[in-house]
Amino acid sequence: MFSDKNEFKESFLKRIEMSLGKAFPDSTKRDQFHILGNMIREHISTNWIQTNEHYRLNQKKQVYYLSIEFLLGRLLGQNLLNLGIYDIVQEGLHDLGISLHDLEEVESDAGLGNGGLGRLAACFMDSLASLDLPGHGYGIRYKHGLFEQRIVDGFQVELPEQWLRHGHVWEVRKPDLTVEVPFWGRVETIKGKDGKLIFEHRDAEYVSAVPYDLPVVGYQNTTVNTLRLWSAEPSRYQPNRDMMRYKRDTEAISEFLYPDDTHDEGKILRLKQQYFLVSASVKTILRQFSSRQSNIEDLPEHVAIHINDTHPVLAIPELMRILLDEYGLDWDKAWRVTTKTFCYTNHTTLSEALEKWSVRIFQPLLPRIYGIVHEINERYCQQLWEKYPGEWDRIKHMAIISYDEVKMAHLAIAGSYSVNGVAKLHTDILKTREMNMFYNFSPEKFNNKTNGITHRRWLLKSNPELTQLLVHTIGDSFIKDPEQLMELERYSNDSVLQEDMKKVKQIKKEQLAARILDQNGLSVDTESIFDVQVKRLHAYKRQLLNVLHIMYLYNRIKEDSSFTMHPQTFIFGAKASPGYYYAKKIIKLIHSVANKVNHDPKTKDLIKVVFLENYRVSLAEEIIPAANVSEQISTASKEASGTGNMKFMMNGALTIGTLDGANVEMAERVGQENMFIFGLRSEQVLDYYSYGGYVASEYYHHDERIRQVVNQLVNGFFSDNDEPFDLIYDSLLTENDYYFVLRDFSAYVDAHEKINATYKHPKEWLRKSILNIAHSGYFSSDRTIAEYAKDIWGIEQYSLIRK
Ligand code: 26V
Repeated sequence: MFSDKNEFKESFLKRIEMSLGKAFPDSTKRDQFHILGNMIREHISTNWIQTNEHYRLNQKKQVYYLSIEFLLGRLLGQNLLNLGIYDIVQEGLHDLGISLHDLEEVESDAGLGNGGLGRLAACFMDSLASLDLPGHGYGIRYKHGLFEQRIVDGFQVELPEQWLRHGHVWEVRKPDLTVEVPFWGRVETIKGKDGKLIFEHRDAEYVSAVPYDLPVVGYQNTTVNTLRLWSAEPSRYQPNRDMMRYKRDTEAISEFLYPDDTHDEGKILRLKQQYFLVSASVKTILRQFSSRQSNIEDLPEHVAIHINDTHPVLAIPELMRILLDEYGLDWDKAWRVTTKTFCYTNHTTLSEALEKWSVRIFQPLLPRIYGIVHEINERYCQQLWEKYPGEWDRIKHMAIISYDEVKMAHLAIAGSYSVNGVAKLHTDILKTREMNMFYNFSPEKFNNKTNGITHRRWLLKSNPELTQLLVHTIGDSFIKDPEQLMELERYSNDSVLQEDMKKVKQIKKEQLAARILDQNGLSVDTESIFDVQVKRLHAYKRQLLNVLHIMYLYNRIKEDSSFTMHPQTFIFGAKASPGYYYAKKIIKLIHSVANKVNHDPKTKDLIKVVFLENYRVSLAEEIIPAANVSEQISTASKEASGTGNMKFMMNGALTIGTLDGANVEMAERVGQENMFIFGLRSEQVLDYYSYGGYVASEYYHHDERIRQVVNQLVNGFFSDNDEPFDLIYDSLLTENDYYFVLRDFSAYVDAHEKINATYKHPKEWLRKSILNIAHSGYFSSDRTIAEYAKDIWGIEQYSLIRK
């Protein structure tokens, strides 16, 4: 559409005047952003239409990725980059006195996710399109994404997030493709002519699922895939007594993204969201299939449906329902088709995070679906009985419905041909522990797919300075094939590269320091070590260990005048789930510690603590490139994979971490000597859980450093705090420190001492940093997606050689 900046400028100026009815000098940044967004969307549309046509006409297999979360962040910059017109647009705007960066900042983050799971889905969409793979995403268009976090007096306050306030330039509403989704009502069985039972869902309340399509632009190819987000609206076909109530209840379905809270309220709504997503999606998938193919039993040759965690698992009984009730297949045939179509990824082994639904809630809301799940359970238990006659305990443990609850993970395993974990260690734990019985029953289903991240956002887009340096050093082949970053290995000792790396890091640190000054009013020393922990707040991620260590450093500096260290800036970003009281206390603690150390004349030049509020994708893009140290310190065995760890690695930060999740594979690749690994191994943690033997108070009594910091939680040390941190104190001592914070404390202190010592030798540090980048290519989501495509989905690249 525009091949040079002049063409772009001309078209941009024309659009401003035509669409806004304003002269260019009167246009606001928001005006300019919207005009630019619309131009780019139109620019994309030819390839979008052609990609869809291609998929429609072609007989090849397609994959549908169902996810309750897609944490996309901003799209303008990424789309320009993928289209290969970032520079043209930037220069054109510059000539007009506009900074592209400023326009990018106008865009709200599409924050339709809590953390890693949702961001992974977004990285996968980018990789599918960039690899020319026929992959379609289905999710929910929440009116409010994850809450906006404000910090008031050190406490987290949640505000409703408003990403749609000014509209979303990238979406296209498709009302013609609306799908109806039934809830409530009752099931009636009648005998058909041939004696078969026919199930009819009567008196249901229908909700319309209206699709909004987002283009997913591949990197410098012609593929534009689709992410379809469903919005819930009142149905035109619904006769209604109480219109106001019906409208309110309906719209509530796509109103809020659920933070992962453990509380009861809103449970029905959450189940409604799940069925809403899968019913609309599966119906659409079948409609598309039927327009191309005639034999429904061939579905698995043409379609794979991926279930991202258990949230979309009702897609399994939904497909069964359609095959049985609408296509008239018998049970065995329908089950065969279904179990060859679905694949499932598990993202956690934490038992409190495994979804279960009370039959009391499930059955009335989804009567036909419940009937089908019940039948699936009966038959599954029958099979189990045949293999394990008399083993009641085992069967009860593996049943899909037991103790009046529907176990979503069990349904996912029973109904899928593939079950995968997200890092080697995680998959091993699934196989040998958490899902061991299922693994023994159907070992062929289980496989590993180590997570990855898109280097296009997490390197090219967020760190153009580093990208440029890498291209200068090893050429640009890593851009298409990130594993080529390995070419850097030979330059790890190159002092010219080392110096340049240092300069790039310094630039990124200064940019972040400016942001910190702007947001927190705090000036930080850019010569200090930037030590970063950004991720959801959860006890198992052990932000507490980090904080206790900072308190220890504070004490050290205060008490030991001979103590020296390289200045260090500890940066945190984290949202706590609104109902998760303990996590909120940790946020308060971080602020209390910050208050203390940042203002004490004796410590303020050596340590600074920064909490950046409202952590989100766009903020991550600013923080990660500036990090020297990446904190990945979960209790071993608890973090399924982690993906932040990979983003930091790719940006040259060194990791301090436990051998947990994907850290294990990072260490395998880059070498343990190029990371700071510490603490209990997963086997040790799991053995403690099985056999006991850990007494937290012993560590408290025997280690003076621990005793001091733990006491400071409750002894009036934090004068700014009315209520002491009893809850945290009790979690450590009264509740015996479930996450082994005190157990790992000493090893963590040692690891930090090594960091400090290594940082004093810049050549050594930079060598390790370069090696980390060199080995990070494996953790590209392109590699992950290529593995899913080959091993699980059986899909192939389209060669879209078009003009
Ligand atoms: C959910 C909940 C909800 C109830 C309270 C406790 C709790 C704890 C954890 C979770 C996580 C649910 C699934 C999830 O987000 N898993 C994350 O998936 C990422 C992508 O695979 C992976 O990198 C992270 O390690 C994993 O935590």
